[in-house]
Amino acid sequence: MREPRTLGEFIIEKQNDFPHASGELSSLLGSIKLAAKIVNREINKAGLVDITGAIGTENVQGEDQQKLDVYANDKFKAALEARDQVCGVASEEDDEAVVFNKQLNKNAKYVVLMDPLDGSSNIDVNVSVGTIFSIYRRISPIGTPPTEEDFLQPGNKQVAAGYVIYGSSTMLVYTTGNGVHGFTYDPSLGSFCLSHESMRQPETGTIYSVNEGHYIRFPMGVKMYIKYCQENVPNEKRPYTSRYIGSLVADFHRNLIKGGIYLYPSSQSYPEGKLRLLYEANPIAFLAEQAGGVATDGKKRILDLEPTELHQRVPFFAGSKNMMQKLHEFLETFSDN
Ligand code: P6P
Repeated sequence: MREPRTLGEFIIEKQNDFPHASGELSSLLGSIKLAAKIVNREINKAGLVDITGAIGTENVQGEDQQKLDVYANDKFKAALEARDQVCGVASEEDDEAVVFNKQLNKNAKYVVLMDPLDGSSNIDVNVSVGTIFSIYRRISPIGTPPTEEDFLQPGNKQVAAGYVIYGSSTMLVYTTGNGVHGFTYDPSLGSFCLSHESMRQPETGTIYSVNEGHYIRFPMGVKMYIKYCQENVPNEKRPYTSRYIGSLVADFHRNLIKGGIYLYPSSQSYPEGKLRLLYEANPIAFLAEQAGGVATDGKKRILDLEPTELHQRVPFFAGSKNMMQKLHEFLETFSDN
């Protein structure tokens, strides 16, 4: 049996895939790998030590911060700051972007946006959670502190994006615009090993992922699509299946492999949608498209949206091409209500 190919080896093999030189990407993903291993270790102990549960503070979203949210945020920022590729990080857990001021970050070319621990409210009930990251080349002059414009770039300017899913196994899935590749953590080696090369999302599927508890408050087009899924049998094998974990990374990862669609529409509770454009929708949309899927806000391609605020929310639909096409037929038909 062939020796496992580690993430580091794979990046060097694919060095032409990253236009900004594989050494830079390797170093950047290396820091993400390190932080992922550290967070993975703590998540796996969460039930054993007093590190679960809320710490009594709220993040900028007004959501109770879980201890592991803060822990993950600290570890990813520290790992990114310790390499000379990144000059600043914007995180769901921080009100403002964090500028790295050490000498080694001074001439760094990249900024990172992240949700350090998405779905963290699931930790106490042992449900998969994830880290989502998005990497841009800075546009302000190298050697100066990064500015807001570096972080407010449209998703079509991402140079890399990915997620870590802390589930039955821990995986790192990323893209640099040349396909989507998945690596499974092997604790016995301490390495992420290639397990899913060139991931492709099936063009259609039978899984729809949405919080149907908000159904009554959804736009009519979304309601009609959900009813369509409930009343139609897409093929002789099986009807549609509703699967919703309440953890974007876990729901997206399953749909990426099996085929399916994830919906987080606008609603009265979330008039602009709940998911954040910069560090949830954009990186997941990049991955979706690179795997042959589609990601929109119900009208426009997510990756073409022009950001205006660091923590802005957006309605988010992502999934198999044919399922997204059917959704859009309903959204267009019932666009006025
Ligand atoms: P709801 C987690 O907070 C998250 O951002 C996504 O990971 C998840 O898909 C969604 O929100 C869950 O939101 O309103 O269904 O609980």
